[in-house]
Amino acid sequence: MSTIEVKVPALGDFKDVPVIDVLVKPGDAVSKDDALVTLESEKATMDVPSPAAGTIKALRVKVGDRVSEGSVVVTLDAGEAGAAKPAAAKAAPQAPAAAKQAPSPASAGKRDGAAAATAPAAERPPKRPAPVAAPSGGVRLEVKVPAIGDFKDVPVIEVLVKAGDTVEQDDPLVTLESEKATMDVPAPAAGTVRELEVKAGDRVSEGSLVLVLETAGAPAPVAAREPAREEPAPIAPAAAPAPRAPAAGPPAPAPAPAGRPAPAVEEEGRVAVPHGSPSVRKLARELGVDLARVEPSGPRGRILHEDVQRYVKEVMSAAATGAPGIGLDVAPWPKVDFAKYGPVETRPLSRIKKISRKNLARNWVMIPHVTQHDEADITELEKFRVALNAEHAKEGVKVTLLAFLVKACVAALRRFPDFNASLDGDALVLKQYFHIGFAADTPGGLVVPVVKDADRKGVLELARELAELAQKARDGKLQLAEMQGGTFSISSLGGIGGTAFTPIINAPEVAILGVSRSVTRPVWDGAQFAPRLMLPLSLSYDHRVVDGAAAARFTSYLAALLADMRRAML
Ligand code: CAO
Repeated sequence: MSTIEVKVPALGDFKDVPVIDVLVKPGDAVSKDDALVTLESEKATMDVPSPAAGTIKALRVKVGDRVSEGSVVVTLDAGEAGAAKPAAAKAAPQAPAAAKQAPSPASAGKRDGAAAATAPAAERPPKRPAPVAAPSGGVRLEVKVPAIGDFKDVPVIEVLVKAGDTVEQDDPLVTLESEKATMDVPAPAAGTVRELEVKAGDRVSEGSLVLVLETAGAPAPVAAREPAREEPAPIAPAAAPAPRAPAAGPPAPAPAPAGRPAPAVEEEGRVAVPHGSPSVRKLARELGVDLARVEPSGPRGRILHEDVQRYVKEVMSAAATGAPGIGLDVAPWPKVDFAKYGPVETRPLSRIKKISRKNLARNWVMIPHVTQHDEADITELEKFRVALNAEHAKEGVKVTLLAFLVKACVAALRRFPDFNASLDGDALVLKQYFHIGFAADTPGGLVVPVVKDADRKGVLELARELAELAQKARDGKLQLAEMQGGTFSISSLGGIGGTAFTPIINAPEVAILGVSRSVTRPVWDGAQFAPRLMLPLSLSYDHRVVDGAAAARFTSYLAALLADMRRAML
Protein backbone atom coordinates (compact mmCIF):
# COMPACT_ATOMS: atom_id res chain seq x y z
CA MET A 1 0.00 0.00 0.00
CA SER A 2 1.30 3.47 -0.81
CA THR A 3 0.02 6.98 -0.24
CA ILE A 4 -0.71 9.14 -3.24
CA GLU A 5 -1.20 12.87 -3.19
CA VAL A 6 -3.96 13.39 -5.73
CA LYS A 7 -3.36 16.67 -7.48
CA VAL A 8 -5.39 18.87 -9.77
CA PRO A 9 -4.32 17.89 -13.24
CA ALA A 10 -3.47 20.28 -16.05
CA LEU A 11 -6.13 22.95 -16.18
CA GLY A 12 -4.81 24.75 -19.22
CA ASP A 13 -4.20 28.36 -18.35
CA PHE A 14 -6.79 28.37 -15.61
CA LYS A 15 -5.88 29.30 -12.08
CA ASP A 16 -7.85 29.61 -8.87
CA VAL A 17 -10.77 27.47 -9.92
CA PRO A 18 -13.27 27.08 -7.06
CA VAL A 19 -14.01 23.70 -5.50
CA ILE A 20 -17.81 23.44 -5.55
CA ASP A 21 -18.30 19.94 -4.22
CA VAL A 22 -16.21 17.48 -2.21
CA LEU A 23 -17.51 14.03 -2.97
CA VAL A 24 -15.53 11.90 -0.54
CA LYS A 25 -14.52 11.88 3.09
CA PRO A 26 -11.66 10.25 4.97
CA GLY A 27 -12.18 6.51 5.17
CA ASP A 28 -14.17 6.29 1.96
CA ALA A 29 -13.18 3.51 -0.38
CA VAL A 30 -12.89 4.69 -3.96
CA SER A 31 -12.31 3.01 -7.26
CA LYS A 32 -10.05 4.25 -9.96
CA ASP A 33 -11.65 7.14 -11.84
CA ASP A 34 -14.24 7.85 -9.13
CA ALA A 35 -14.85 11.57 -8.89
CA LEU A 36 -13.21 13.06 -5.79
CA VAL A 37 -13.93 16.76 -5.98
CA THR A 38 -15.75 18.96 -8.46
CA LEU A 39 -14.27 22.19 -9.74
CA GLU A 40 -16.15 24.80 -11.63
CA SER A 41 -14.79 27.43 -13.94
CA GLU A 42 -16.76 30.06 -15.77
CA LYS A 43 -18.54 27.76 -18.12
CA ALA A 44 -17.34 24.29 -17.30
CA THR A 45 -17.61 21.86 -14.46
CA MET A 46 -15.03 19.18 -14.01
CA ASP A 47 -14.36 16.35 -11.63
CA VAL A 48 -10.92 15.41 -10.38
CA PRO A 49 -10.89 11.64 -10.64
CA SER A 50 -9.14 9.19 -8.41
CA PRO A 51 -5.97 7.95 -10.10
CA ALA A 52 -6.26 4.57 -8.38
CA ALA A 53 -8.45 2.39 -6.23
CA GLY A 54 -7.92 2.90 -2.52
CA THR A 55 -9.08 4.59 0.66
CA ILE A 56 -9.27 8.32 1.21
CA LYS A 57 -6.73 9.18 3.88
CA ALA A 58 -7.24 12.92 4.19
CA LEU A 59 -9.06 15.77 2.50
CA ARG A 60 -6.86 18.66 1.57
CA VAL A 61 -9.53 20.98 0.22
CA LYS A 62 -13.02 22.05 1.18
CA VAL A 63 -15.90 23.60 -0.73
CA GLY A 64 -15.05 27.18 -1.62
CA ASP A 65 -11.29 26.69 -1.80
CA ARG A 66 -9.65 27.72 -5.03
CA VAL A 67 -7.22 25.40 -6.71
CA SER A 68 -4.87 25.42 -9.66
CA GLU A 69 -2.89 22.81 -11.50
CA GLY A 70 -0.86 20.80 -9.00
CA SER A 71 -2.94 21.66 -5.92
CA VAL A 72 -3.33 18.56 -3.75
CA VAL A 73 -7.00 17.72 -3.23
CA VAL A 74 -6.83 14.50 -1.24
CA THR A 75 -4.32 11.94 -0.05
CA LEU A 76 -5.19 8.41 -0.97
CA ASP A 77 -3.99 5.10 0.37
CA ALA A 78 -3.81 3.13 -2.83
CA GLY A 79 -5.46 -0.23 -2.37
CA GLU A 80 -3.09 -2.54 -4.13
CA ALA A 81 0.66 -2.52 -3.91
CA GLY A 82 2.07 -1.28 -7.12
CA ALA A 83 -1.22 0.17 -8.29
CA ALA A 84 -0.29 3.62 -7.18
CA LYS A 85 2.57 4.24 -9.47
CA PRO A 86 1.00 3.58 -12.80
CA ALA A 87 -2.25 5.13 -11.68
CA ALA A 88 -0.55 8.25 -10.47
CA ALA A 89 1.40 8.41 -13.64
CA LYS A 90 -1.84 8.35 -15.51
CA ALA A 91 -3.37 11.13 -13.48
CA ALA A 92 -2.45 13.88 -15.86
CA PRO A 93 -3.80 12.19 -18.97
CA GLN A 94 -7.00 11.61 -17.04
CA ALA A 95 -7.32 15.33 -16.63
CA PRO A 96 -10.92 16.27 -16.98
CA ALA A 97 -11.92 17.41 -20.39
CA ALA A 98 -12.94 20.77 -19.17
CA ALA A 99 -9.65 21.25 -17.52
CA LYS A 100 -8.02 21.03 -20.87
CA GLN A 101 -10.57 23.10 -22.59
CA ALA A 102 -10.85 25.50 -19.75
CA PRO A 103 -9.48 28.52 -21.54
CA SER A 104 -11.93 28.22 -24.33
CA PRO A 105 -15.62 27.47 -24.07
CA ALA A 106 -15.57 28.53 -20.49
CA SER A 107 -14.80 32.04 -21.39
CA ALA A 108 -14.91 32.37 -25.12
CA GLY A 109 -17.88 34.65 -24.93
CA LYS A 110 -16.60 36.47 -21.90
CA ARG A 111 -13.26 37.42 -23.25
CA ASP A 112 -14.74 39.85 -25.64
CA GLY A 113 -17.14 41.10 -23.04
CA ALA A 114 -17.16 42.62 -19.65
CA ALA A 115 -16.27 39.47 -17.81
CA ALA A 116 -12.96 39.54 -19.60
CA ALA A 117 -11.89 41.98 -16.94
CA THR A 118 -12.42 39.38 -14.26
CA ALA A 119 -11.57 36.22 -16.18
CA PRO A 120 -8.30 34.53 -15.32
CA ALA A 121 -5.55 36.76 -16.51
CA ALA A 122 -3.58 34.03 -18.18
CA GLU A 123 -6.33 33.00 -20.55
CA ARG A 124 -5.46 32.90 -24.17
CA PRO A 125 -7.29 35.38 -26.34
CA PRO A 126 -10.33 33.91 -28.01
CA LYS A 127 -10.85 33.27 -31.62
CA ARG A 128 -13.54 35.76 -32.38
CA PRO A 129 -16.06 34.50 -34.91
CA ALA A 130 -15.63 36.21 -38.25
CA PRO A 131 -18.47 38.66 -38.87
CA VAL A 132 -20.04 38.59 -42.33
CA ALA A 133 -22.68 41.04 -43.56
CA ALA A 134 -26.13 39.43 -43.49
CA PRO A 135 -28.73 40.12 -46.21
CA SER A 136 -30.96 41.78 -43.60
CA GLY A 137 -28.27 44.30 -42.84
CA GLY A 138 -27.17 42.62 -39.59
CA VAL A 139 -23.88 40.84 -39.15
CA ARG A 140 -23.67 37.06 -39.53
CA LEU A 141 -21.43 35.40 -37.00
CA GLU A 142 -20.40 31.82 -37.42
CA VAL A 143 -20.22 30.45 -33.91
CA LYS A 144 -17.69 27.66 -33.69
CA VAL A 145 -16.56 25.35 -30.93
CA PRO A 146 -13.63 27.09 -29.29
CA ALA A 147 -10.39 25.35 -28.35
CA ILE A 148 -11.22 22.36 -26.20
CA GLY A 149 -7.73 21.08 -25.59
CA ASP A 150 -6.85 17.69 -26.95
CA PHE A 151 -10.43 16.60 -26.96
CA LYS A 152 -12.09 15.58 -30.16
CA ASP A 153 -15.52 14.30 -30.98
CA VAL A 154 -17.18 15.61 -27.86
CA PRO A 155 -20.92 14.89 -27.91
CA VAL A 156 -23.45 17.70 -27.98
CA ILE A 157 -25.85 16.81 -25.19
CA GLU A 158 -28.17 19.77 -25.35
CA VAL A 159 -29.06 22.37 -27.89
CA LEU A 160 -30.44 25.25 -25.91
CA VAL A 161 -31.71 27.48 -28.69
CA LYS A 162 -33.59 27.18 -31.93
CA ALA A 163 -33.62 29.16 -35.13
CA GLY A 164 -35.31 32.50 -34.56
CA ASP A 165 -34.41 32.74 -30.85
CA THR A 166 -32.85 35.92 -29.65
CA VAL A 167 -29.91 35.50 -27.34
CA GLU A 168 -27.83 37.77 -25.20
CA GLN A 169 -24.10 37.77 -25.23
CA ASP A 170 -22.80 34.83 -23.16
CA ASP A 171 -26.09 32.94 -23.24
CA PRO A 172 -25.26 29.25 -23.48
CA LEU A 173 -26.09 27.94 -26.94
CA VAL A 174 -25.20 24.27 -26.77
CA THR A 175 -23.84 22.02 -24.06
CA LEU A 176 -21.06 19.56 -24.70
CA GLU A 177 -20.26 16.76 -22.34
CA SER A 178 -17.09 14.75 -22.31
CA GLU A 179 -16.46 11.93 -19.93
CA LYS A 180 -15.57 14.15 -17.05
CA ALA A 181 -16.78 17.63 -17.88
CA THR A 182 -19.76 19.55 -19.09
CA MET A 183 -19.24 22.78 -20.94
CA ASP A 184 -21.38 25.34 -22.65
CA VAL A 185 -20.61 27.13 -25.87
CA PRO A 186 -21.72 30.68 -25.14
CA ALA A 187 -23.01 33.30 -27.56
CA PRO A 188 -20.16 35.60 -28.53
CA ALA A 189 -22.61 38.49 -28.93
CA ALA A 190 -26.30 39.32 -28.63
CA GLY A 191 -28.30 38.45 -31.71
CA THR A 192 -30.78 36.13 -33.38
CA VAL A 193 -30.07 32.49 -34.10
CA ARG A 194 -30.35 32.01 -37.85
CA GLU A 195 -29.12 28.52 -38.65
CA LEU A 196 -28.49 25.67 -36.28
CA GLU A 197 -25.71 23.42 -37.49
CA VAL A 198 -25.73 20.81 -34.73
CA LYS A 199 -28.26 18.70 -32.93
CA ALA A 200 -28.14 16.69 -29.72
CA GLY A 201 -26.02 13.63 -30.28
CA ASP A 202 -23.71 15.21 -32.82
CA ARG A 203 -20.03 15.10 -32.04
CA VAL A 204 -17.94 18.20 -32.35
CA SER A 205 -14.33 19.27 -32.08
CA GLU A 206 -12.53 22.58 -32.01
CA GLY A 207 -13.66 24.69 -34.94
CA SER A 208 -16.89 22.78 -35.61
CA LEU A 209 -19.62 25.17 -36.72
CA VAL A 210 -22.37 25.26 -34.08
CA LEU A 211 -24.73 27.87 -35.46
CA VAL A 212 -24.99 31.11 -37.34
CA LEU A 213 -25.95 34.14 -35.33
CA GLU A 214 -27.18 37.38 -36.79
CA THR A 215 -26.25 40.38 -34.71
CA ALA A 216 -27.36 43.97 -35.04
CA GLY A 217 -23.80 45.04 -35.60
CA ALA A 218 -20.26 43.89 -35.10
CA PRO A 219 -19.49 42.80 -31.54
CA ALA A 220 -18.70 45.89 -29.54
CA PRO A 221 -15.28 46.36 -28.08
CA VAL A 222 -14.96 45.43 -24.44
CA ALA A 223 -14.96 48.92 -23.06
CA ALA A 224 -17.99 49.91 -25.07
CA ARG A 225 -20.04 46.97 -23.88
CA GLU A 226 -19.72 47.00 -20.15
CA PRO A 227 -17.03 49.32 -19.06
CA ALA A 228 -17.28 49.18 -15.29
CA ARG A 229 -18.38 45.78 -14.20
CA GLU A 230 -16.79 45.04 -10.89
CA GLU A 231 -18.24 41.89 -9.48
CA PRO A 232 -16.10 38.77 -9.42
CA ALA A 233 -16.15 36.60 -12.48
CA PRO A 234 -19.21 34.40 -12.61
CA ILE A 235 -18.04 30.87 -12.36
CA ALA A 236 -21.13 28.93 -13.22
CA PRO A 237 -23.45 29.09 -16.13
CA ALA A 238 -26.50 28.82 -13.94
CA ALA A 239 -27.02 32.54 -14.03
CA ALA A 240 -27.02 32.46 -17.79
CA PRO A 241 -30.29 33.84 -19.02
CA ALA A 242 -31.00 31.08 -21.50
CA PRO A 243 -32.88 28.24 -19.85
CA ARG A 244 -31.58 24.80 -20.60
CA ALA A 245 -32.92 21.33 -21.14
CA PRO A 246 -32.89 18.47 -18.66
CA ALA A 247 -29.70 16.58 -19.25
CA ALA A 248 -30.23 13.58 -17.04
CA GLY A 249 -32.22 11.09 -18.96
CA PRO A 250 -32.49 7.44 -18.22
CA PRO A 251 -29.23 5.53 -17.94
CA ALA A 252 -27.47 5.71 -21.26
CA PRO A 253 -24.31 3.85 -22.10
CA ALA A 254 -21.74 6.56 -22.46
CA PRO A 255 -20.90 7.94 -24.84
CA ALA A 256 -24.22 7.70 -26.59
CA PRO A 257 -26.10 10.86 -25.81
CA ALA A 258 -27.95 10.66 -29.08
CA GLY A 259 -30.15 8.06 -27.42
CA ARG A 260 -31.29 10.43 -24.72
CA PRO A 261 -34.78 11.74 -24.81
CA ALA A 262 -35.16 15.16 -26.31
CA PRO A 263 -35.74 17.83 -23.73
CA ALA A 264 -39.33 18.78 -23.17
CA VAL A 265 -40.21 21.87 -25.13
CA GLU A 266 -41.93 24.46 -23.05
CA GLU A 267 -43.83 27.60 -23.68
CA GLU A 268 -42.02 29.84 -26.11
CA GLY A 269 -40.10 26.85 -27.34
CA ARG A 270 -37.67 27.32 -24.49
CA VAL A 271 -36.39 24.56 -22.31
CA ALA A 272 -35.29 24.44 -18.71
CA VAL A 273 -32.23 22.55 -17.61
CA PRO A 274 -30.75 21.83 -14.23
CA HIS A 275 -27.04 22.39 -13.79
CA GLY A 276 -24.90 19.65 -12.40
CA SER A 277 -21.43 18.28 -12.83
CA PRO A 278 -20.94 15.21 -14.98
CA SER A 279 -20.67 13.04 -11.90
CA VAL A 280 -23.92 14.47 -10.55
CA ARG A 281 -25.57 13.75 -13.88
CA LYS A 282 -24.12 10.25 -13.84
CA LEU A 283 -25.44 9.66 -10.32
CA ALA A 284 -28.85 10.95 -11.38
CA ARG A 285 -28.85 8.68 -14.40
CA GLU A 286 -27.89 5.69 -12.27
CA LEU A 287 -30.67 6.40 -9.80
CA GLY A 288 -33.18 7.30 -12.48
CA VAL A 289 -33.57 10.79 -11.02
CA ASP A 290 -34.85 13.55 -13.25
CA LEU A 291 -32.55 16.43 -12.34
CA ALA A 292 -35.26 18.89 -13.34
CA ARG A 293 -37.08 17.86 -10.16
CA VAL A 294 -34.12 18.31 -7.84
CA GLU A 295 -33.85 21.49 -5.81
CA PRO A 296 -30.30 22.83 -6.20
CA SER A 297 -28.32 24.04 -3.20
CA GLY A 298 -24.99 24.69 -4.87
CA PRO A 299 -23.63 28.01 -5.99
CA ARG A 300 -25.75 29.72 -8.64
CA GLY A 301 -28.32 27.00 -8.83
CA ARG A 302 -25.87 24.15 -9.28
CA ILE A 303 -27.20 20.71 -8.30
CA LEU A 304 -24.86 18.87 -5.96
CA HIS A 305 -24.60 15.18 -5.12
CA GLU A 306 -26.27 15.73 -1.78
CA ASP A 307 -29.21 17.38 -3.54
CA VAL A 308 -29.76 14.22 -5.58
CA GLN A 309 -29.39 12.10 -2.46
CA ARG A 310 -31.83 14.28 -0.51
CA TYR A 311 -34.34 14.08 -3.36
CA VAL A 312 -34.12 10.28 -3.39
CA LYS A 313 -34.56 10.18 0.40
CA GLU A 314 -37.64 12.38 0.17
CA VAL A 315 -39.20 10.20 -2.49
CA MET A 316 -38.40 7.06 -0.52
CA SER A 317 -39.77 8.39 2.75
CA ALA A 318 -42.92 9.66 1.05
CA ALA A 319 -43.42 6.18 -0.35
CA ALA A 320 -42.73 4.60 3.05
CA THR A 321 -45.26 6.77 4.88
CA GLY A 322 -47.91 6.12 2.32
CA ALA A 323 -47.89 9.75 1.27
CA PRO A 324 -48.45 10.27 -2.41
CA GLY A 325 -45.31 10.42 -4.47
CA ILE A 326 -43.90 13.85 -5.00
CA GLY A 327 -42.50 12.91 -8.39
CA LEU A 328 -45.56 14.26 -10.15
CA ASP A 329 -45.45 13.87 -13.88
CA VAL A 330 -45.83 17.55 -14.57
CA ALA A 331 -44.49 19.67 -17.38
CA PRO A 332 -41.39 21.71 -16.63
CA TRP A 333 -41.99 25.24 -15.46
CA PRO A 334 -42.52 27.57 -18.43
CA LYS A 335 -39.68 29.94 -19.05
CA VAL A 336 -40.67 33.18 -20.64
CA ASP A 337 -38.44 36.06 -21.53
CA PHE A 338 -40.82 38.63 -20.01
CA ALA A 339 -38.59 41.50 -21.03
CA LYS A 340 -39.48 40.72 -24.63
CA TYR A 341 -42.97 42.03 -23.97
CA GLY A 342 -42.23 45.07 -21.87
CA PRO A 343 -40.09 46.47 -19.09
CA VAL A 344 -39.66 44.28 -16.02
CA GLU A 345 -38.05 44.50 -12.61
CA THR A 346 -36.72 41.43 -10.84
CA ARG A 347 -36.99 41.28 -7.06
CA PRO A 348 -35.67 38.38 -4.99
CA LEU A 349 -38.18 36.54 -2.81
CA SER A 350 -38.08 37.29 0.90
CA ARG A 351 -36.53 34.71 3.20
CA ILE A 352 -39.98 33.76 4.53
CA LYS A 353 -41.39 33.35 1.05
CA LYS A 354 -38.46 31.19 0.00
CA ILE A 355 -39.27 28.84 2.86
CA SER A 356 -43.06 28.98 2.75
CA ARG A 357 -43.38 28.51 -1.01
CA LYS A 358 -42.10 24.95 -0.76
CA ASN A 359 -44.41 24.09 2.11
CA LEU A 360 -47.41 25.68 0.41
CA ALA A 361 -46.70 23.90 -2.87
CA ARG A 362 -46.26 20.56 -1.09
CA ASN A 363 -49.46 21.00 0.91
CA TRP A 364 -51.42 22.04 -2.16
CA VAL A 365 -50.33 19.10 -4.30
CA MET A 366 -50.21 16.42 -1.63
CA ILE A 367 -53.44 17.10 0.21
CA PRO A 368 -56.78 16.67 -1.55
CA HIS A 369 -58.38 19.93 -0.44
CA VAL A 370 -62.09 20.58 -0.29
CA THR A 371 -63.40 23.89 1.05
CA GLN A 372 -66.73 24.05 2.84
CA HIS A 373 -68.28 27.52 2.86
CA ASP A 374 -70.73 28.63 5.53
CA GLU A 375 -71.65 31.76 7.43
CA ALA A 376 -72.20 32.65 11.06
CA ASP A 377 -74.54 35.26 12.47
CA ILE A 378 -72.24 37.24 14.76
CA THR A 379 -74.62 40.12 15.46
CA GLU A 380 -74.78 39.38 19.18
CA LEU A 381 -71.14 38.42 19.40
CA GLU A 382 -70.10 41.73 17.89
CA LYS A 383 -72.21 43.63 20.42
CA PHE A 384 -70.59 41.64 23.19
CA ARG A 385 -67.11 42.23 21.75
CA VAL A 386 -67.67 46.00 21.55
CA ALA A 387 -68.98 46.04 25.14
CA LEU A 388 -66.06 43.95 26.33
CA ASN A 389 -63.60 46.29 24.70
CA ALA A 390 -65.28 49.29 26.34
CA GLU A 391 -65.00 47.56 29.72
CA HIS A 392 -61.35 46.63 29.30
CA ALA A 393 -60.19 49.72 27.43
CA LYS A 394 -58.00 50.82 30.32
CA GLU A 395 -56.13 47.54 30.44
CA GLY A 396 -54.89 48.06 26.91
CA VAL A 397 -56.33 44.78 25.70
CA LYS A 398 -58.21 44.86 22.44
CA VAL A 399 -60.47 41.89 21.97
CA THR A 400 -60.75 41.13 18.28
CA LEU A 401 -62.99 38.63 16.61
CA LEU A 402 -60.01 36.33 16.26
CA ALA A 403 -59.94 35.58 20.00
CA PHE A 404 -63.56 34.42 19.83
CA LEU A 405 -62.83 32.40 16.73
CA VAL A 406 -60.03 30.57 18.55
CA LYS A 407 -62.35 29.87 21.47
CA ALA A 408 -65.15 28.65 19.19
CA CYS A 409 -62.79 26.51 17.12
CA VAL A 410 -61.47 24.78 20.23
CA ALA A 411 -65.06 23.89 21.23
CA ALA A 412 -65.76 22.59 17.71
CA LEU A 413 -62.52 20.59 17.70
CA ARG A 414 -63.48 18.98 20.99
CA ARG A 415 -66.77 17.98 19.43
CA PHE A 416 -65.15 16.79 16.15
CA PRO A 417 -61.74 15.41 17.17
CA ASP A 418 -60.88 14.24 13.63
CA PHE A 419 -60.22 17.87 12.76
CA ASN A 420 -57.60 18.09 15.51
CA ALA A 421 -55.55 15.25 14.10
CA SER A 422 -52.76 14.31 11.69
CA LEU A 423 -52.48 11.53 9.19
CA ASP A 424 -49.64 9.09 9.82
CA GLY A 425 -49.60 6.43 7.13
CA ASP A 426 -52.71 4.37 7.66
CA ALA A 427 -53.39 5.84 11.11
CA LEU A 428 -54.91 9.05 12.38
CA VAL A 429 -53.12 10.66 15.32
CA LEU A 430 -55.76 12.41 17.43
CA LYS A 431 -54.28 15.14 19.57
CA GLN A 432 -55.62 15.79 23.01
CA TYR A 433 -54.21 19.27 23.16
CA PHE A 434 -55.39 22.36 21.29
CA HIS A 435 -52.64 24.49 19.81
CA ILE A 436 -54.21 26.92 17.35
CA GLY A 437 -52.12 28.53 14.63
CA PHE A 438 -53.18 31.78 13.01
CA ALA A 439 -51.89 33.22 9.76
CA ALA A 440 -50.24 36.59 10.26
CA ASP A 441 -49.50 38.95 7.43
CA THR A 442 -46.03 40.48 7.90
CA PRO A 443 -43.85 42.68 5.71
CA GLY A 444 -41.63 39.64 4.99
CA GLY A 445 -44.55 37.35 4.16
CA LEU A 446 -46.96 34.94 5.76
CA VAL A 447 -46.10 33.31 9.09
CA VAL A 448 -48.22 31.15 11.38
CA PRO A 449 -47.67 31.70 15.11
CA VAL A 450 -49.29 29.15 17.38
CA VAL A 451 -51.30 29.81 20.55
CA LYS A 452 -50.54 26.85 22.77
CA ASP A 453 -53.18 25.20 24.96
CA ALA A 454 -55.89 27.55 23.72
CA ASP A 455 -58.48 25.40 25.51
CA ARG A 456 -57.09 26.49 28.86
CA LYS A 457 -57.25 30.20 28.13
CA GLY A 458 -60.05 32.73 28.39
CA VAL A 459 -60.97 35.16 25.60
CA LEU A 460 -59.11 38.05 27.23
CA GLU A 461 -55.96 36.02 27.67
CA LEU A 462 -56.26 34.75 24.12
CA ALA A 463 -56.70 38.31 22.83
CA ARG A 464 -53.58 39.43 24.65
CA GLU A 465 -51.53 36.51 23.41
CA LEU A 466 -52.76 36.84 19.83
CA ALA A 467 -51.80 40.52 19.82
CA GLU A 468 -48.36 39.77 21.23
CA LEU A 469 -47.65 36.99 18.79
CA ALA A 470 -48.93 39.07 15.84
CA GLN A 471 -46.65 41.95 16.87
CA LYS A 472 -43.67 39.64 17.23
CA ALA A 473 -44.45 38.20 13.81
CA ARG A 474 -44.54 41.66 12.23
CA ASP A 475 -41.25 42.54 13.96
CA GLY A 476 -39.68 39.32 12.69
CA LYS A 477 -38.98 38.22 16.27
CA LEU A 478 -40.94 34.97 16.44
CA GLN A 479 -38.97 32.04 17.76
CA LEU A 480 -39.22 28.75 15.90
CA ALA A 481 -40.95 27.16 18.90
CA GLU A 482 -43.69 29.78 18.67
CA MET A 483 -44.58 28.52 15.20
CA GLN A 484 -44.50 24.82 15.99
CA GLY A 485 -46.91 22.26 17.36
CA GLY A 486 -50.11 23.61 15.82
CA THR A 487 -53.09 21.28 15.61
CA PHE A 488 -55.50 23.48 13.61
CA SER A 489 -55.12 26.87 11.93
CA ILE A 490 -57.19 29.98 11.31
CA SER A 491 -56.55 32.37 8.47
CA SER A 492 -58.48 35.57 9.08
CA LEU A 493 -58.65 38.03 6.21
CA GLY A 494 -61.74 39.69 7.64
CA GLY A 495 -59.89 42.83 8.66
CA ILE A 496 -58.87 43.29 5.05
CA GLY A 497 -61.88 42.23 2.99
CA GLY A 498 -63.24 39.52 0.74
CA THR A 499 -66.24 37.23 0.76
CA ALA A 500 -64.69 33.75 0.65
CA PHE A 501 -61.40 32.03 -0.19
CA THR A 502 -59.68 28.67 -0.17
CA PRO A 503 -57.04 28.51 2.56
CA ILE A 504 -54.27 25.94 2.10
CA ILE A 505 -54.05 23.35 4.85
CA ASN A 506 -50.98 23.71 7.04
CA ALA A 507 -49.63 20.13 6.98
CA PRO A 508 -49.55 17.92 8.94
CA GLU A 509 -52.79 19.47 10.18
CA VAL A 510 -55.94 18.34 8.43
CA ALA A 511 -58.05 21.48 8.37
CA ILE A 512 -57.85 25.24 8.35
CA LEU A 513 -60.58 27.83 8.85
CA GLY A 514 -60.62 30.81 6.51
CA VAL A 515 -62.54 33.85 7.72
CA SER A 516 -63.64 36.71 5.46
CA ARG A 517 -65.14 40.12 6.13
CA SER A 518 -68.42 40.23 8.04
CA VAL A 519 -71.26 42.21 6.46
CA THR A 520 -74.62 43.36 7.69
CA ARG A 521 -77.36 42.16 5.43
CA PRO A 522 -81.09 41.32 5.59
CA VAL A 523 -81.67 37.80 6.86
CA TRP A 524 -85.10 36.10 6.90
CA ASP A 525 -85.92 35.14 10.49
CA GLY A 526 -89.07 33.18 9.62
CA ALA A 527 -91.36 36.16 9.87
CA GLN A 528 -89.41 39.08 8.46
CA PHE A 529 -86.07 40.28 7.16
CA ALA A 530 -83.81 41.52 9.91
CA PRO A 531 -80.39 43.19 9.61
CA ARG A 532 -77.80 40.66 10.78
CA LEU A 533 -74.01 40.76 10.85
CA MET A 534 -72.94 37.70 8.89
CA LEU A 535 -69.42 36.25 8.98
CA PRO A 536 -68.25 34.12 6.02
CA LEU A 537 -66.41 30.92 6.98
CA SER A 538 -64.34 28.81 4.56
CA LEU A 539 -63.12 25.53 6.01
CA SER A 540 -60.53 23.68 3.89
CA TYR A 541 -60.14 20.08 4.96
CA ASP A 542 -58.09 17.06 3.97
CA HIS A 543 -60.61 14.83 2.25
CA ARG A 544 -58.51 11.75 3.05
CA VAL A 545 -59.35 12.32 6.71
CA VAL A 546 -62.58 14.27 6.74
CA ASP A 547 -65.76 13.53 4.83
CA GLY A 548 -67.86 16.30 3.34
CA ALA A 549 -70.71 15.59 5.74
CA ALA A 550 -68.39 15.92 8.73
CA ALA A 551 -67.08 19.22 7.38
CA ALA A 552 -70.61 20.56 6.96
CA ARG A 553 -71.41 19.50 10.53
CA PHE A 554 -68.24 21.16 11.78
CA THR A 555 -68.94 24.53 10.16
CA SER A 556 -72.64 24.41 11.14
CA TYR A 557 -71.64 23.77 14.72
CA LEU A 558 -69.00 26.50 14.59
CA ALA A 559 -71.55 28.94 13.16
CA ALA A 560 -73.97 28.07 15.96
CA LEU A 561 -71.24 28.68 18.55
CA LEU A 562 -70.36 32.05 17.08
CA ALA A 563 -74.04 32.98 17.01
CA ASP A 564 -74.27 32.19 20.71
CA MET A 565 -70.93 31.83 22.46
CA ARG A 566 -72.64 30.49 25.58
CA ARG A 567 -72.71 27.18 23.74
CA ALA A 568 -68.90 27.09 23.90
CA MET A 569 -69.22 26.48 27.64
CA LEU A 570 -71.33 23.37 27.19
N1 CAO B 1 -64.93 41.13 9.49
C1 CAO B 1 -64.96 42.46 9.64
N2 CAO B 1 -64.01 43.12 10.31
C2 CAO B 1 -63.03 42.41 10.89
C3 CAO B 1 -62.97 41.02 10.78
C4 CAO B 1 -63.98 40.38 10.04
N3 CAO B 1 -64.00 39.08 9.89
N4 CAO B 1 -61.89 40.60 11.43
C5 CAO B 1 -61.28 41.66 11.93
N5 CAO B 1 -61.96 42.76 11.60
C6 CAO B 1 -61.66 44.12 11.95
C7 CAO B 1 -61.21 44.23 13.37
O1 CAO B 1 -62.31 44.31 14.24
C8 CAO B 1 -60.41 45.49 13.32
O2 CAO B 1 -61.29 46.58 13.28
P1 CAO B 1 -61.05 47.88 14.18
O3 CAO B 1 -59.67 48.35 13.86
O4 CAO B 1 -62.13 48.82 13.76
O5 CAO B 1 -61.19 47.43 15.59
C9 CAO B 1 -59.74 45.43 11.98
O6 CAO B 1 -60.53 44.53 11.21
C10 CAO B 1 -58.31 44.94 11.99
O7 CAO B 1 -58.22 43.75 12.71
P2 CAO B 1 -56.78 43.15 12.96
O8 CAO B 1 -56.25 42.60 11.71
O9 CAO B 1 -55.94 44.17 13.65
O10 CAO B 1 -56.99 42.04 14.02
P3 CAO B 1 -57.42 40.56 13.80
O11 CAO B 1 -57.40 39.94 15.13
O12 CAO B 1 -58.67 40.45 13.04
O13 CAO B 1 -56.26 39.90 12.91
C11 CAO B 1 -54.17 39.05 12.28
C12 CAO B 1 -54.96 39.70 13.41
C13 CAO B 1 -52.77 38.81 12.76
C14 CAO B 1 -54.82 37.74 11.92
C15 CAO B 1 -54.23 39.99 11.09
O14 CAO B 1 -53.55 41.18 11.40
C16 CAO B 1 -53.61 39.42 9.86
O15 CAO B 1 -52.38 39.37 9.69
N6 CAO B 1 -54.46 38.94 8.92
C17 CAO B 1 -54.03 38.41 7.65
C18 CAO B 1 -53.96 36.91 7.69
C19 CAO B 1 -53.55 36.39 6.35
O16 CAO B 1 -52.67 36.92 5.69
N7 CAO B 1 -54.19 35.32 5.93
C20 CAO B 1 -53.99 34.76 4.65
C21 CAO B 1 -53.22 33.54 4.80
S1 CAO B 1 -53.28 32.59 3.35
O17 CAO B 1 -52.45 33.44 2.34
